[in-house]
Amino acid sequence: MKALILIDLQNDFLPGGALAVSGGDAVIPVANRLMPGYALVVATQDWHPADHLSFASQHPGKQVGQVTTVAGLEQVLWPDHCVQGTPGAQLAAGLNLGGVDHVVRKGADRAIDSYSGFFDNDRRTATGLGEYLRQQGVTALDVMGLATDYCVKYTALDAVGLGFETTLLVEGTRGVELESGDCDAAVEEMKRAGVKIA
Ligand code: VGL
Ligand code: ZN
Repeated sequence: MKALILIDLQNDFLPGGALAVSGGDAVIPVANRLMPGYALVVATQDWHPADHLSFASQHPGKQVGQVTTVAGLEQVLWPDHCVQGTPGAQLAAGLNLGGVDHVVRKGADRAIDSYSGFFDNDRRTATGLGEYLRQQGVTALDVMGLATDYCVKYTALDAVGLGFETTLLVEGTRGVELESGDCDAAVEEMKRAGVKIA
């Protein structure tokens, strides 16, 4: 059985949001159109405490986009985004929530970011998504959402690593592109790892 995985379709990643992905709003109608074609639809939700250490605001003197070390891991610093309970953290206003069967929250640990929908960035803590999908009898995943070069990429790479037959739906995906070429590089990396590109 194949499931649709919607990555971080949240207000803060849409134009006008705290960590706006250019063209991010264009993928919401794509998600709404595709959802009815799947027996199971799962959405991930970036869900940070207000003092999350991926926020540049927690590192005096450091700027958004800089890379630092947090708890021994390399960490890109972001604007405050997807703070638990805020409107920016909510699933996108235009998303058909009735079509979403299950929501997985990630990034709640202050000291460890979680780009992937499956594991924290230290690879030690699972979100439960893998077990949930197995329990539901899922063997294949179509992945789309925001952002190509971060959460979509790491989720797709982990999906392949866990043995799911994984396809990236490019039409439903947009990236942050901190540096130009990041999205193309992310797609190449996914391809090399065995992700199908559709
Ligand atoms: C994301 C940066 C920080 C994403 C989440 O959804 O790709 N990127 N938090
Ligand atoms: Zn985040």
